[in-house]
Amino acid sequence: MITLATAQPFPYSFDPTHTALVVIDMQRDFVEPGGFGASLGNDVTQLQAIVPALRRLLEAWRAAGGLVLHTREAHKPDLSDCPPSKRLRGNPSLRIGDAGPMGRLLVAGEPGAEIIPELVPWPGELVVDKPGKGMFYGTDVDELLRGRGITHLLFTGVTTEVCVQTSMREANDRGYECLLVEDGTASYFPEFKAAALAMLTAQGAIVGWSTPSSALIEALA
Ligand code: C5J
Repeated sequence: MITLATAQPFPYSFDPTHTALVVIDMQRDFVEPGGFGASLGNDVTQLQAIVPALRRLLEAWRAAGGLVLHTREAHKPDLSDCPPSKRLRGNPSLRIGDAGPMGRLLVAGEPGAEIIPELVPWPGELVVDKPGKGMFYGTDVDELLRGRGITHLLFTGVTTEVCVQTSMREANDRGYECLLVEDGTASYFPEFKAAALAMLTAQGAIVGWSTPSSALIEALA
């Protein structure tokens, strides 16, 4: 059992054999120029900034033998799992399913849907395509995790206030003990990241805990 004594808002304990590191949507469509995130007018360098810390954490977690779950926000090529409300929302330069520099936006199998090279999944790690913002909607994530005896989840990835926060809230409702890695997650809007961190950990960890990756890596050494 490992205890992170400095976690917020109070110490967080987990057994690595019953814990998964969750890496949400670190795919080219959000992190690189020319993808879905950029099509919405966002500055993708905000997300690129977390890659070195996230890579160090991933290496430490793998060295400790921990389970990794990677998610990708990606739709079927016929877009049958993309509701019109999602595809038609707003006024982006390209819509989901349109062809961009990295292939069709947010479509499974296209280059933009792939995890960035720095964090590429290892054989044996779980990789799940999800049609929604939360990782449980329209996926078999709950069965995959419960089938492996997972009770605790360490969240990383992008974007903090959209897919990471939604997934962490869904996980909390399903009884998982959740922790968010502060420098392992990013938003296109730093103020939204700060607000999400505050909301999730407030009221006695109403959704979960948070920690810097350094504390986690030190505890795993
Ligand atoms: C968004 C995500 N922001 N992965 N997706 O549309 O957070």
